[in-house]
Amino acid sequence: LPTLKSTLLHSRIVKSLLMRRKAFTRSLYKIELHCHLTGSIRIETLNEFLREHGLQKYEPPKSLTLKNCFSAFPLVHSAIKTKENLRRLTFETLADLSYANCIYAEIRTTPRALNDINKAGYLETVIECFKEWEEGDSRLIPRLIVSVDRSKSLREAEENVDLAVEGFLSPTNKYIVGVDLGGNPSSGNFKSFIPVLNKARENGLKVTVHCGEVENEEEIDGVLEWGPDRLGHFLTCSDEQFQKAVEMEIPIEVCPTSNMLTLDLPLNVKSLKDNHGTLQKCMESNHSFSVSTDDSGLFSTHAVRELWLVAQAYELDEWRIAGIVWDMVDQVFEGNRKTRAYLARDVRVRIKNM
Ligand code: 6MZ
Repeated sequence: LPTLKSTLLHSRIVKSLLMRRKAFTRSLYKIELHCHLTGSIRIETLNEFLREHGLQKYEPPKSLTLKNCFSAFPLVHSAIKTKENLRRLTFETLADLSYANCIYAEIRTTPRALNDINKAGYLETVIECFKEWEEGDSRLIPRLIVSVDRSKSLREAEENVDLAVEGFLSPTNKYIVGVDLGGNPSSGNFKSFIPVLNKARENGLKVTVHCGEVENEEEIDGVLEWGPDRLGHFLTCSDEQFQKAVEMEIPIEVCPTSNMLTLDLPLNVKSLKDNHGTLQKCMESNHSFSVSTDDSGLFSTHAVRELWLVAQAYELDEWRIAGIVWDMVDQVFEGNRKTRAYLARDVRVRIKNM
């Protein structure tokens, strides 16, 4: 009987410790670095838009894999047809990030013409929403990364980067901070986009590249040789390639839920610990990484959940959970020193007061 009592007491203590840690993770000020605007759409909103446009309802598949995730994007794009749709999507994404206590978010999106706005108008609309958001009383600082879709033409890539550069160099810019190369990893190839990425970099924009979502040793070598400022996912890298990223000090954007689902692996804490080799290597070697949502709508996740998954997988205590966010302050693309200092202070003060 005494053993049973002490076991019960022990499990109660463990449970309350975990609940405290989860609450800590929730109220911690967080940073979001890898978030696709369209993929972050709330499913209710998506279906409302589809209904509005007389299109068929979206039925989320039982399990999302890389393949069916990329077949969902055209449907989501078909639902966002107007400037008003885009505004609602942007505000809801900001609200969701803010609710998860994110105080800085780099949201990425691929500009495209809608029914009532052109490509440039698309970016202007997102920025207009960011401005309006900042005028409110939320703590969240939104920033924009302009995406290039590798499955589309080089001409489209040039247009996107030109818009990004033009916006970035405008004297009033404070929102555009970088360029991203993403899209279906099985189409297009990295090498052909090097000239446009060079252009972005030469003009002062930071560059992040989706890399290693599918096996492609040669392409990963090419990306590392070019040397982006951050690496998206970096899942299928070899030990040598990981080591190269460490030597080059390139932070890795880890998106736990998305990574497990796109690799077609079970989504739970044990599976994350056992199968996410890149996260494991980052933890072991103390290499810089961020924890992000990727496509919170399609993957039904949020920023607290993603960080909590990592915390549970590695049994991190409060200090180490806070350490992940603290490290992310140094990975942001924000160029303004004052804003970065404000971020660092805010994250630290919050940790101290918790
Ligand atoms: C690569 C992804 C992605 O730009 O219309 N995207 N690219 N890997 C991923 N992992 C699952 N998730 C999203 O947002 C949707 C676009 O983001 C990219 C794809 O190009 C997708 O069409 P935006 O806001």
